[in-house]
Amino acid sequence: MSKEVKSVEYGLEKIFEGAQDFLPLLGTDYVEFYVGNAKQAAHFYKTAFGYQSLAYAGLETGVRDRASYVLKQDKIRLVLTTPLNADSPINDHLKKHGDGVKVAALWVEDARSAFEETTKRGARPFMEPTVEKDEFGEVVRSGIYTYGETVHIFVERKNYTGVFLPGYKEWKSDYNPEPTGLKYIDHMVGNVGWGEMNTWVKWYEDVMGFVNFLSFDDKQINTEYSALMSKVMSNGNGRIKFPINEPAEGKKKSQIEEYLEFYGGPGIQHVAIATDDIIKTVSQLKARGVEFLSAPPRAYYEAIPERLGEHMKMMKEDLGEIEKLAIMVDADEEGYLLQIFTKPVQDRPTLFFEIIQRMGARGFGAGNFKALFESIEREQEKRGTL
Ligand code: TYF
Ligand code: FE
Repeated sequence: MSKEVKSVEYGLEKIFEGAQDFLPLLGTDYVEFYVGNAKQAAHFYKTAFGYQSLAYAGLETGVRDRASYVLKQDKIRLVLTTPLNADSPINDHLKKHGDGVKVAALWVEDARSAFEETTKRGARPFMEPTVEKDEFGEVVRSGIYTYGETVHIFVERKNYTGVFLPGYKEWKSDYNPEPTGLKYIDHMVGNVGWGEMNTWVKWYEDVMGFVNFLSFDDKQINTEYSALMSKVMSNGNGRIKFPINEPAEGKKKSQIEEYLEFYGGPGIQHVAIATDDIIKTVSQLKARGVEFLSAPPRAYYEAIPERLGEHMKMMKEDLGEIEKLAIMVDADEEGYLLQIFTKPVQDRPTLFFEIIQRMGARGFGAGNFKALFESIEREQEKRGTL
């Protein structure tokens, strides 16, 4: 763990010294999923995860080629989009990747400058700066490709007062399940191909002005377990974090390789969502049918007090309850964190979610990697992909 702590400190120094201001980011704006059936996906995210209906665009609002449902929970906005006819290019995306994340949208002060600054540094354009207007004001959006067919859209909201974006109408529903305590997106992780991680690390450095905040190499994260390497890229204020994984050679087939095979290339592997009461959130999610990876063995929980050391004194959560819910705990110099991972949320073994509660720790749970990867491997075993 000391290695990891060192790189945390190193990463932060670099953030303060090397922060670039050519792309000031205010936060995550929304995450858009391309799905086979947006109406049913919206129902799933409302029922199972406790998202609230926010906005809608489709035939009823004059949009002819797609339907999009926008959901909200605290700071998180999800958009679920499906094509309405055979000509839509969204079909090609679905055919290749299945359901998954198409857009990680970032809230910016200036979408025109974000586009210019990133494309001049080598980003491939996805959407030229476009002004969208309605009676609630004006929004400017632009977009660039990142790994695979995934894109970042820059959203400049000016003083827009509509529910989401021009073109969407408010979606009022009579069906409003209780929220589950999900607060904001902590990080979004991408899987890229063999030997491509450093290319994308450099891309986030050069094109987006990000810094490499933390690194996990294959020796650190395993030998026996399906191997991978991971580097966490962060913007200057540390609010936006995009870890990048690549497969590594191991005794078993890497979980990253399984993803790449079923997603048909690079893409977003998991979206980590923060809560400030993981026991309540996970109890709720389980009661609503969200499936999580199986629990680490008893020995994992027995070792927690030792692993947490001095942080154990600060821990408010009941260890018995944590074990009952199969939540994992890790600590670094600054504090501890609690985390748990869902199974893939569609039939392809691709996208999943992480629920995370940070109690001071800024790491990613490196101390849990062994237990986590063994749980993932138990699923791979069942799928015959190990
Ligand atoms: O984001 C992270 O780094 C942690 C751990 O395939 C992790 O959530 C890393 C790789 C992976 C699954 C989880
Ligand atoms: Fe994560």
